[in-house]
Amino acid sequence: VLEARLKSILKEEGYENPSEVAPRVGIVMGSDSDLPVMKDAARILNMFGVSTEVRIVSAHRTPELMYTYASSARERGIQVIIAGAGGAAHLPGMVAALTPLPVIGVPVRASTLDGIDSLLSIVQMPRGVPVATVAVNNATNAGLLAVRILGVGDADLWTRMNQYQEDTRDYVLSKADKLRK
Ligand code: RP5
Repeated sequence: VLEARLKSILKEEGYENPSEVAPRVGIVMGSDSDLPVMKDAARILNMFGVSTEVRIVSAHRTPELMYTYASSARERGIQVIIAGAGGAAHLPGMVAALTPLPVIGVPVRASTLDGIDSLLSIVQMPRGVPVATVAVNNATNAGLLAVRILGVGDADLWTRMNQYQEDTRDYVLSKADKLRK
């Protein structure tokens, strides 16, 4: 049921997994309530043509699934994991403890504390188990960072990221131009 709901939300938002090929990026989140935030990572990766999989995996509610997911990710072809969670957000850190893959953490703003709880839970990893933490609710940057990591060994993605940066610059300059007129 959850998978079906996930698929329909992603479809509604214009996100579709670009291919049937093995996913290179795994996007996991603690709850389907994180999806409105986490879909931004999927959208970015889709835009860059990177194959992804999206899964609900909770550190607290499905610890066995989290273990299996993280420890088998590399052998399934995953190269980067994006993990989002809110509240006592252990998922990104636990995933990073279970695999040598790079893990990007997205602090999701839960109903209280404005996301500070999620942010601190993810960013304050102890020495030895790194999680690259983006800003609260900023799954877009998580997607972009995943593309940059993959781009180091992928000439096509490298070129696309360069183009993205040029487009961003041109967009900002054109807005500045309009303001001047
Ligand atoms: C976390 O608890 C999830 O990542 C979510 O952000 C938060 C609330 O989950 P729900 O109660 O909405 O399922 O594990």
